[in-house]
Parts: sequence; structure tokens; C-alpha cells
Amino acid sequence: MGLFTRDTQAIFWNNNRSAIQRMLDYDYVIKREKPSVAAIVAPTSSNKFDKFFFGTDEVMIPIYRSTEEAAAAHPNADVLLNFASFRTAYDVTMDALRFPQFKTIMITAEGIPERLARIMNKTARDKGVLIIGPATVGAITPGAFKVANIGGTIENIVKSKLHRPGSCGLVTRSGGLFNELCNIIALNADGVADGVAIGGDRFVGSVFIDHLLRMEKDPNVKYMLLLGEVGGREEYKVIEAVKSGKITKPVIGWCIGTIAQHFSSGVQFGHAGASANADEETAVAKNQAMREAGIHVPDSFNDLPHVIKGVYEELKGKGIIKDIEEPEVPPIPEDYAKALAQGKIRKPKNFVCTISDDRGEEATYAGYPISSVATPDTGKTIGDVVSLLWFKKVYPRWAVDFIETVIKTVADHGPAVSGAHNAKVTARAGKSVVESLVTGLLTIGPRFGGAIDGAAKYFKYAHDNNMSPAEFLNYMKKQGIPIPGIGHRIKSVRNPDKRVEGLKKFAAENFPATPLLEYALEVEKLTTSKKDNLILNVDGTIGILMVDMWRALGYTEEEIDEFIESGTLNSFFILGRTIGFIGHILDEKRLGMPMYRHPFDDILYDVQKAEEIK
Ligand code: Q5B
Repeated sequence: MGLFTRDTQAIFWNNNRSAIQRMLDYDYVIKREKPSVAAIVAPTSSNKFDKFFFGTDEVMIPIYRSTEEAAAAHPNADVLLNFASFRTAYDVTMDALRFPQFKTIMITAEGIPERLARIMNKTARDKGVLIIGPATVGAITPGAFKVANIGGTIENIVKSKLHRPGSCGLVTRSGGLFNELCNIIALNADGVADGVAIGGDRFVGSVFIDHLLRMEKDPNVKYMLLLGEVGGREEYKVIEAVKSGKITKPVIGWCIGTIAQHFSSGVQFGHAGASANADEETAVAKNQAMREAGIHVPDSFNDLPHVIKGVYEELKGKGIIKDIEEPEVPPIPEDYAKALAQGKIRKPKNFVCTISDDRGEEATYAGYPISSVATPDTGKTIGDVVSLLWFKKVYPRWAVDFIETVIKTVADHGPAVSGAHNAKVTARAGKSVVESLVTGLLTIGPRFGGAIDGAAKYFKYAHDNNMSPAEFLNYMKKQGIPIPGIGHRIKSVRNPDKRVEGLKKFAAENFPATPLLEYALEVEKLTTSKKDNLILNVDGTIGILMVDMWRALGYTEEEIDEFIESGTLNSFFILGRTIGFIGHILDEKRLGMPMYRHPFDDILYDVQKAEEIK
């Protein structure tokens, strides 16, 4: 039996997305039934799961805040992949050792204090738990389970024949050389049956002999390859086992670091444990001792492939190693972002945006960086921002100032108007600013504040069709709707709306021409002659002057009609009145007003007993 099976599942401590994805890509290639990662432990995450690809599909891997929770929810997961930093890796391992379900713990962190590493390793050994690492890329049982990044990319894994079992049991310290050796073994033999990189720290949890004795018992392992290093005495335990007959399968061995003999002083290689403290710890001495014990030791690292080939061919010749039927490898779906960046794929966009762009160093409004319109020194106003984002044009000053004037003019008209009242009642029911605001905004419509589009539409239609004011009134009567933009609840000829006067004054002083306003004022003469309050109201004045503005700016009639049809004009009221509604909502909250209930005496109750239908 290899270290892992096709049913082995791990709990991954730390949401290392790329490493987890590599494990799932491997699962897909070897056609595992269930993902090799059962759960993720991420103590600071508020997410309940994360999504990963499984082939072309996606799977959800649950996230837990502690190893305890993850272990309880996934009692069959017997591997803990400890990807904590060197600061927390010790605590994570010691915590995991409380749960008997973990048979193997792999620790990736480099630089755990040696004192703590020794305590950790001893505790695990006493409990019969196999520690791989610290400072390791892990282990692999080809065709069954692989730890995180071991073997490298999925393409490299397939090239190194790690997607299905071979015959070699491989043990190294180094992760990089592990991958290199897998490649050499794939080129010169039939691949790896079981492989472990025990880790580069001086005190690692499991050592060469632990794995080689395990592999000795594994019928799938036909021969073993030990890649040792200068420093330490672990290789001598293997030599003893070979000499004493505990290991009977052919072993190929090599210790790297033979170059150290050419230096006058001791050399510290990359790994913390790779430094010879005595003659026997040198690579040369260990290679010689291995050779004398009957281990297959090449003359140099360059010669290692020939030795592997020789041992493999010999075992094959004896019938101990059989031919392997190569499994079909499913195509590995390419990562979307990568393929897109390389120009290999294309896809139609679901959304189009023509007004702003947030992809560059600074987001833009219709091509203008926000800073070029937002800061006071630019002299730009909300009117400029509206002209860029609503109309994608840089309007002249008079037009921008008109937009600004409109927004300021409609910002509020007291607490009694429909929208403000609704917003206040909602705020008093304990709802949030956005909820209260929305209830206010929802009242904007044909009767209240939302008559601007309608006013522009009907007055423009009448004017375009050369209707006299009287003909227009008749036409609207036939339509059966009150003329949008005419009439007000409290404003009248005797109590004129100062806002309307202000807008008309602005237009008179700044607009090149106001033909539609002049027409509307003629209509107003007729309506007010019938009833005092049928004045050209604030909605009507805005709608009509906007049409005059766009005509002066050179828009075609079709373009103006499109603005009207899409609700552009009411948007000025929505935008401006939002300021007022928010003011009323905040006012309610500041005052701490209680829930509102309408008084009985303000409601006419006329409730008849319901007729019974038999
Ligand atoms: N009659 C505004 O109505 C109001 C007529 C009309 C022909 C008309 C009404 C109306 C069109 C919609 C419009 C925007 C409902 C108004 C605004 C923002 C605000 C609000 C604030 C703010 C007022 C009485 C008689 C009837 C009707 C006739 C009325 N309007 N005929 N065309 N347009 N206007 N809305 O006064 O013969 O007696 O049956 O719908 O432009 O919302 O401050 O409050 O800033 O917040 O209640 O300024 O005019 O009149 O409906 O009882 O009608 O006049 O046919 O005739 P009233 P009603 P009859 S600005």
C-alpha cells in the first residue's frame, strides 16, 4: 500500500487557492471520484465555502474557522496539510495532534524554531502520526493522491508520469530535486509508485528510513531511490537496514553535496540540515558507505539516470516489473484568464459601458479622469459631471450651469410633498436611509415631480406640429390626461412659484433662444384663464427649457425624443430631490421621532358589511 489511496482526503489548513486548485486538477486528471481536499481551515475567513474548478466544472469546498470544526465535519479526512506560516505552523500541528483521525500531517513552513520542531515531531511519533516536513513540498502516491504543489504544474506531472503508478519508491529531502528525479525516472524507467520529499530542515518529522521501510512492504514499489544530502546521519540508518536485511529490494542512492570536498572549510548548502559536522556526514563518505553496503551508487549525479535505467531493466528482465498500460489523460481545461491573456479564446461581452472606465490608473468619466472634474481647482460642478456621465459631452458653461441650477432648484420643497412625507414615515418606522429614500423616490411619477418628460413630450409635439395653444388644449382633452407640467396644488397666478420665475430668468439671460418656453407661456395664458392654479409648474418649466437647451446645443429632434422617451428629464428631479429626501430622513433620525400612526379623525371610515355570496 502506498502512503495514500484514491479515497484519501485532506483538510487544508490555510486557503492557499493555487495549491488547492493544483490538487483538484490532479484529481481530475487521475479521474478521482471525490476531491482530495475535503475542507479548508481559515480562521479569519467569514466565508462558508470557496469554489474551485474540477475539470470544466466547479466544486464547493467548505471552509471552517478551526481544525476542530473541520475534523468533526469530515471524520474521514485523515491528512492535514498544514500550510500555516512558520509562526503558527507549530500550534496548528499540535492542535491537530489532538484529533486521532489524522494519520499524516504535512508541514510546509520553513524556519520553525528547532526546539519546537523536535517537540512537535516527538509528540507525533509517540501518537503514531506520520509527519512529513517541515520545509517540504510533501508527498505523492501517483494515481491516488498528491499533496499541494509536489510535481509542479499539471503538464509537468503528466510528462513525469506522476498521473499513474510506476515502480520506483522515491525519497528525497528537496522538493525541487524530487521533481527533477521524477522526470529522470520517467525518462529512464516507468515512473514513481510512491514518493516523499521529507523536507530540508534539520529536524524533520519522518526520515528516509521511515519511508524506505514502508516502501519495502509496499508490493507496488519494486525498487527504491534515495537522494540524500551532505549533513546528518540519516542515510546510515538506511545503510544499516540494507546490511541487516530489513531492506531487500534494490536501492539506488546518491548524496548530493560532493562538491563540498573541494572547499577548505565546511559548506552550508541551501537546506538548514545540509551541512557536514563530521567526516561521516560528508556526501562523499555517505556515498562510499552506501556503495559498500550494496546500494546502487553512481559515480556522479550525471551517471544516476544510467543506474536507474540499469536497475529498472534488470527488474523488468526478471519479470518483477511488468509493462504499464498507459491511461488516457483527459485534456486539462486551460485557465480562462490565462487563455484570454494569451489571445487564445474570445467571448461575447454581456454588458456594454460607454460612459466610464475603471480599468486604468484612474477611473474616467467619459474619458476625463475623475480628478480633472472632481477637485475644486478644476472649477467643475455637478453639472459638468452630469453632462459627462449622462450625455457623454462637455457642455458649454451656460448649459452646465442650467443643469446645476435645476438640481439645486428641485432639491426640496418641504416636508408635505408626497415623496418627503413617505420618506419621513418610513424613517420613523425604523428603516434605513436607503430604504426610506427609496420609498420617497417611488412616489415620483406623473402627478408628483415626474411630469417633466411628459411636459417635454407633449409641448414639443404640439410645437413641432404647429398646433395653436387652443388646439393643443383640445388635443390634450381628447387624450384624457391633465397636461403634464401644468397645475400646482399650492402655487397659482396669485401665489407664483419663485422657482419657475428663477428658471425663466436664467433662460432669458443665458439661453440663445427659448421658442418652446414662449409657446408654453402662451398655453399657460389659456389654462390660467380657466383656473388660477393651472400655471406652468416647475416640472413643466424644466422639461420645456431642457428641450430648448438641447436644440441650442445642436441635438437633432430624434436625439431629443430619445432623451424624453428614456426618462432623462425626470432624472433631473430624481437626482435633485434625493438631496432633500435624505435631508428629511436624517432629520427624522436626528430627532428620534417615534413610529408614525395616522390619526383616526383624518380618515373617513365608510366600511359596509361585506355581502355574502352564496
Ligand atoms: N386640471 C399637479 O392638481 C396637479 C390640469 C387640469 C388640464 C392640467 C394637477 C396635475 C399635471 C401633472 C403635473 C407636477 C395634481 C406638479 C410637482 C413638484 C412639486 C410638488 C409640490 C414639488 C394639481 C382640478 C381641476 C380639474 C382638472 C383641472 C388640473 N390639472 N387640466 N391640465 N394639468 N398636473 N405634475 O390642483 O373641471 O374641476 O374637473 O395633475 O404637472 O409635483 O410642491 O407640491 O416641488 O415637490 O389638485 O412642486 O395639476 O387639481 O387634479 O383636483 O384638478 O383642474 O381636470 O378640472 P389639483 P385637480 P375640473 S409639480
